[in-house]
Amino acid sequence: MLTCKTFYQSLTDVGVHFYTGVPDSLLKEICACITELAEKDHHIIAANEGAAIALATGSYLATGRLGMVYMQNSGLGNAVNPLLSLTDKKVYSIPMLLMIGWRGEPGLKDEPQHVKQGAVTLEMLDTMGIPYAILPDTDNEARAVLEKMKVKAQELQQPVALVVRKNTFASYDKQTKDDGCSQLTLKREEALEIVLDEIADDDVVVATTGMISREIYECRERNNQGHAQDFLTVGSMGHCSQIAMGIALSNRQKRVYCIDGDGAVIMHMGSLAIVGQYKGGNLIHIVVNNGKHDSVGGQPTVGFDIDIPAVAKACGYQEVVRVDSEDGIRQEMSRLRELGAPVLLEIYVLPGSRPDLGRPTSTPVRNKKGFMNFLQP
Ligand SMILES: Cc1ncc(C[n+]2csc(CCOP(=O)(O)OP(=O)(O)O)c2C)c(N)n1
Repeated sequence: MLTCKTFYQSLTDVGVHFYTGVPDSLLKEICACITELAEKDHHIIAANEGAAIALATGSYLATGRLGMVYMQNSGLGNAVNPLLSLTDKKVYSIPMLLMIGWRGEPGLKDEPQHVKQGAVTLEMLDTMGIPYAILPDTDNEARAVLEKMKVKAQELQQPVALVVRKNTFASYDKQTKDDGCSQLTLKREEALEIVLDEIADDDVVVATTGMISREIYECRERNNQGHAQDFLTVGSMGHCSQIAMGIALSNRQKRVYCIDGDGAVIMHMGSLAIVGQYKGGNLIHIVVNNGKHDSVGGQPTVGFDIDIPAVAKACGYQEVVRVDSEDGIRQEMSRLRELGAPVLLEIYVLPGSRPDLGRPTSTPVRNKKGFMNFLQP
């Protein structure tokens, strides 16, 4: 396994001077190391992977120096457009180093949303004409490959990629303690339990990817409620409000709850503008904000630095409110559900989850079928 500090030193030595990206569980140790060791202005956790490519491009334009963009392979989709229409040799020809976590690597067991993406990751890079190497898991070999790829990026004047397998990086001991949310008391799973208790049996739930959906699944199991009313989105980060809106538009007699995360909302924040202009009264957007990308290792988002309800209000949501307690959730949910236009409830919660948190045992297709039956009038 690679020592994060040694690899970070190698990155510095080959001249990487700017880091950006969206975190991934396979990269969480090196991301923690970058977060701690890189200067603040030299490391930006981006809204989405396409935005990260653009940030690294801007940094290159200003300095002529190499940037590194890290991402889960799920994020390649978000990055395709700027990789082909901005950084490609046939456009602006911008050298940069991509570091891509290879979820769903063929031959390894992984969650359903990673299987297809894992199978086509190398093919996608080939098709886009992006040279890549699999990052070796010993320090010396990794350095040699990094040096080779850096030369390639500079000779070809274009992005090149390091593809990172599971268990490539050894754990990184953080020196700094994060105490940014000391006044909060509610855990995300507790908040979700209360939210679900306030939702009627014939209402619809669309939840975002990651631990939010996993906790909802477990909560339903605990309470013997079944899963038919829930669409627990795996993958497609940032898009659950649009799935919810698609349902709400076509099924106005059903009340539709979208249960989102702060990282996911920020990833595709433009969707708030579209929900805000929806005139139906059956869409309730709940954002569970822990200020982190908790599901992939707890890297910070700007969730606590910005005012998500104010953004939603400016986009046209009729009513927006922030709470951080059980009473707050119960009071506001009973008020908001009676209003006749899209509303947003933000719930501040603590980061972290149970270590024994399970995963849905049914397949996405079974979930879809049960859910579509549930939606039938
Ligand atoms: C396009 C894309 N990029 C990255 C990921 C990896 N990923 C899965 S969950 C997650 C964090 C989600 O954060 P948030 O919405 O705040 O929810 P939390 O995990 O904190 O509950 C990330 C980055 C992904 N699934 N898809």
